[in-house]
Amino acid sequence: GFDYPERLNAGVELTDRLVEKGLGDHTALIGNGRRRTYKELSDWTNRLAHALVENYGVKPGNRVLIRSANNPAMVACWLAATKVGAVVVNTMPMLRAGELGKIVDKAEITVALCDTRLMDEMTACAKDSAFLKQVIGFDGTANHDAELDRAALDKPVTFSAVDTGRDDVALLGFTSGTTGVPKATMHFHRDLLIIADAYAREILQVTPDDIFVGSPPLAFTFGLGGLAIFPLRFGAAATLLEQATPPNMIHIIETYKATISFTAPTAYRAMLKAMDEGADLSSLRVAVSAGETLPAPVFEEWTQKTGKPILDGIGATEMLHIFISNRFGDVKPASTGKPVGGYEARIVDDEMRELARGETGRLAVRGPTGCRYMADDRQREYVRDGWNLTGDTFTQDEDGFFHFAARSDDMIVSAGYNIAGPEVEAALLSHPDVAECAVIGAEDGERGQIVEAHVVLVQGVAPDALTTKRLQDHVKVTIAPYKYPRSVKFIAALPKTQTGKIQRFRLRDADCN
Ligand code: 3SK
Repeated sequence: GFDYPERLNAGVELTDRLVEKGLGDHTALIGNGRRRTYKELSDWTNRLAHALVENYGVKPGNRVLIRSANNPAMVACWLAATKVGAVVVNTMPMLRAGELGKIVDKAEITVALCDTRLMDEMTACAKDSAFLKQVIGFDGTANHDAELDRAALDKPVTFSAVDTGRDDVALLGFTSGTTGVPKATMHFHRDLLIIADAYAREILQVTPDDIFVGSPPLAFTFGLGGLAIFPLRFGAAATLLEQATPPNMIHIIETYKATISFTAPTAYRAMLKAMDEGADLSSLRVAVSAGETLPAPVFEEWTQKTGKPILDGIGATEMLHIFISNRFGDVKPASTGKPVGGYEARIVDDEMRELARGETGRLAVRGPTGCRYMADDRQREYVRDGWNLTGDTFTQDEDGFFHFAARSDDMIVSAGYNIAGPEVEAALLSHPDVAECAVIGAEDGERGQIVEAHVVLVQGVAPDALTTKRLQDHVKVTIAPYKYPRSVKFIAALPKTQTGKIQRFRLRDADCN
C-alpha cells in the first residue's frame, strides 16, 4: 500500500524535503538557459508562497489557474500554489479566452497566474468572468521581472506550508478529450506522490542521477508527472522546453546527457530518423512512450538502434498518470504491458462482467489515484462499481499483457466485421510513403461503414490514384485484406488535441458536413 502521513503537503515533499535529505546542491530544474538547485527551488517557491498569501490573499482551497508553456517558473508557481493549499488547474498556452473561460467557470477559478507573454487571452477571459478576480503576471523567462516576481523578491526563503491533509484536493485535471467535451477530475496531495512511488520508482527505477526530458505539456498530467513530479520526488533533474520539438529534445539529450525521455510515438519516429543523421541518444537509459499506442516497427527499430528499452504505457488524466505499463525485462512489442503496482485492470462487457483472456472488451481500471470527476453525472457514466471505464477497447492475453484495440468509438463495423482503426493505421504507418495517418469509419449505404484513411504523405510523394492503390495493396498484404481502407484521403496535417492526441471525431464530423 501507499502509506503517507495524514497531514501531507505535496509541494513541501517535492522541494524542501529534498533539501532536508542533503540534495540541496543537486540540480532540480534546467530551462530557459538556467540551472536551479533544490535549495534554489525551495527558496523560490517559499518566496512565491509568501507573495500569494500576503500580497494576493490566496487562501487554502482557492482555485488557482496557471497558464504557461513548460518552463521552471511554471513549476515554481505550481509548487508555491500547492504549498499554500490552493487547488491548481494547469493550462496550456494555446488555449484561447473562450476555452479558458469554460475551465474558469467549471473550476470556479478566482486567481490566475499567467506568463506575461500569454496575458492577452487570460485578461480577455477575466473580463467576462464572474469568478476570476485576479490575474497575476509572472516572468516565464529567466529574468524574474513581472508583478509576481517583484512581490516575491524580498520575501523570506522559509515558509510554513499550509497543513493540508493527504486527501485534500491539490489538483484538478481537465481532460482535453478526443470527443471534444472537457471533463474535470480531482486529485489529492497523496496522489501526486503515489504516481511517483508506484510508477517512477518501481518501473523506471529513478535515482538522483537521472535527467528527464520530454514533450508533453505540464498542463497535461502526463507532462506534470514525467517532467516535474517524477524527477522532484527522487532528487533528479528536469529539463523543461517551451518548444519541445524532436530537434530541441535531441539538443537537450546531447547537451545535458538526459537519461529518461517522455514523449509520444511520432516523436520517437522522428528521433530515430535523426539518429541516421548523427543524433546521439546514447545517454538515454529508458524511453517512455504514451499518448498513442507504440507501433511494433517503432518499438523494434528503437530497441535495435539504441539498445535501450522503450516502455509503452497507458494513463489517463482521470487516474493522474500511467496505470498499465511494460517493464524492464518484461516487455511485449505492441502491447501496453501489465498493471502498475497498486492498480487493477480488467476487460469487461457492457454489463461490467469480466471477459475471458483473449476476448476484446472495455478497459476498466481502479487504483489509488482516481477516478473522481467533479460532475456527478460523469461519475455515474464513467465509474461503475468503483471501476473507471477509460473509453478504450482492449484485450488481455494469456500472459497477462494488455493490448490496445481501439478507442471504443474508433471501432469500425463494416459489413458485419469489427475493424479496429488503429490496426489499419499501424499497417499504413509501416509503408515508407506514410508520415502520419488516422483511420475512421465513414458511413456507407452498402456496408454500414467503410474504413477511411486520412493520410499525411512523406514529402515528395504524389497524392494521386497510384499512391492510393499502393497503400491499399500494402494494407491488404500486411493485415487481413477485409480491413483495407476503401477510401483514402490525403491531408496536410491531422487534427490533434493540444496534448498531441489525434482527434478522429473531427475527421468524422468533417465527413458528415
Ligand atoms: O496515456 C495517456 O494519454 C496519459 C494520460 C494522462 C497521464 C498519463 C498518460 C500516459
